[in-house]
Amino acid sequence: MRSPASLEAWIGLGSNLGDREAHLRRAVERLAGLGILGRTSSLYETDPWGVPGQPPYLNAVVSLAPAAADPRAFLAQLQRIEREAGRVPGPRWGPRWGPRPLDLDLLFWGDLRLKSADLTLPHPEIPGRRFVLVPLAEVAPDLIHPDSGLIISRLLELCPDSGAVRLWGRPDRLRHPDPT
Ligand code: A4P
Ligand code: MG
Repeated sequence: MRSPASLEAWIGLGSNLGDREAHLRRAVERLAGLGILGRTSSLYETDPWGVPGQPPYLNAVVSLAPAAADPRAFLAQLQRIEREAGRVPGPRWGPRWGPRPLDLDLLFWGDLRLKSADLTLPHPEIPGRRFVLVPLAEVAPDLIHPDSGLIISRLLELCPDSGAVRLWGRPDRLRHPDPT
């Protein structure tokens, strides 16, 4: 079995309400407290997926060697960071796929495959979302998607999603407190 120290988790970040860049930057700062940050993609401005008519998103992905040994405990930590950014817990936190100041999805937990009531790994929507695949392909094109056995760059070629994903800012905008 692999030790938690060598495991690489991938997190997808999204925001389409308020100061989107500040929400993402603050989230990366908080993620740095949950382990050792690894790779950081550029920022992309993306057409809303799922529910049309909402503002465009800023999206990015980061990798992290998590301190937590259990992905459910880690997901709870991600949800705490979402709440800090103003997502109010309710029966559902707003409409599914609706607008939000911060969305953190756990994309991969190493090569773990898991289906449970509150957590599915890898995140089930990865192959159908350009807003996840484009940033992943930038920093991890050869990463193997454990469900399909395909690498990320191939999944991007096969992706049926036609939503626009535009380069918006370099990765250091997420890693520095006050970008100029
Ligand atoms: N959950 C299960 N597996 C996971 C996982 N791997 N990572 C459960 C994160 N959460 C996971 O999430 C609902 C439940 O999913 C959680 O309680 C968790 O136990 P939520 O955040 O409460 O609800 P949601 O986000 O509205 O629904 P969902 O299905 O998670 O939506 P997504 O997938 O987060 O999509 N368009 C663009 N361009 N960019 C975006 O970032 N994001 C969304 C949200 C929609 N459209 C978008 C974007
Ligand atoms: Mg979500």
